Amino acid sequence: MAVLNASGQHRPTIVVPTYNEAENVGPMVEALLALDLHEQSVLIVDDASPDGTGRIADQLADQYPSRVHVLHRLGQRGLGRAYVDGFRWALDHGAEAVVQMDCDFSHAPRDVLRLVAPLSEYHVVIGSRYVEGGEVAEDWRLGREVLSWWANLYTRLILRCPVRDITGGFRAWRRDALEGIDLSAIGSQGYIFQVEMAYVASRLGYRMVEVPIYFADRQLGASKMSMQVKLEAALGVWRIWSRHRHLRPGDRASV
Ligand SMILES: Nc1nc2c(ncn2[C@@H]2O[C@H](COP(=O)(O)OP(=O)(O)OP(=O)(O)O)[C@@H](O)[C@H]2O)c(=O)[nH]1
Ligand SMILES: [Mg+2]
Repeated sequence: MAVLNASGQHRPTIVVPTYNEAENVGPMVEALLALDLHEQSVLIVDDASPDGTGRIADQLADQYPSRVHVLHRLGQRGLGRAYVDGFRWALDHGAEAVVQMDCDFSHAPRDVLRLVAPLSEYHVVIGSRYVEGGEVAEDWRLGREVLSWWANLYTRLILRCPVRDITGGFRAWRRDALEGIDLSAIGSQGYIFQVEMAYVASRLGYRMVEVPIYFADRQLGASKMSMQVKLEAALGVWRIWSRHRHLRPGDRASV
């Protein structure tokens, strides 16, 4: 069972990966610290952003010691690798729950409250665009909406996984759930990481729930989604299936 504090809440670390988010990182950290949560801390995982995001993050860490931390990753960048390092850091530093989210305000900071609320009952909470009440920005181009919907369906059919928003990146994990996952077996470099983690969590039999979210368009900064990333994702689903399909609840890593 997860450790709960006296008020019945988990002390969360919010892990935010960044690559060129200089305009967003400051407002995002401020918004997250302002939430009415139990002693939340924020971990920025920056992949040597050329636009100076890492320096701004360092200033925020100086301004809010013990509440804001920065992990500077050198070498090959990638969302999946950044998250694995960030999750390990959070566990090593005593997080009771871990929230993961984008830095570009596509994920609304206030929704973190709704994501952590079910953690006393569930191991994993998935912010979902594809359950009743979930939505994507109205100004999404039709092509993008179709691609996202298709990517989810394609992935779920191959993996036969019940998670409806399996590609989304707004989630809350209870400590014991992350501890039970062998993070060294998570191989995705990029965005497909989200699929791999959801699949592994469901194979391990964790209690999962989806809560509806509104996914806004990024207002500032540029997307890092490229054709190469999409291709990695399409082929990567098969790799994920073959790597993890034998997992059973008894395979949870022992702490
Ligand atoms: N550390 C790290 N963060 C990354 C990397 N690629 C993307 N990110 C961050 O991951 C989050 C999601 O990336 P986005 O570029 O917004 O991807 P997206 O939401 O699919 O695309 P848009 O809606 O077009 O922005 C953002 O906070 C990015 O800064 C990376 O290689 N390393
Ligand atoms: Mg985005």
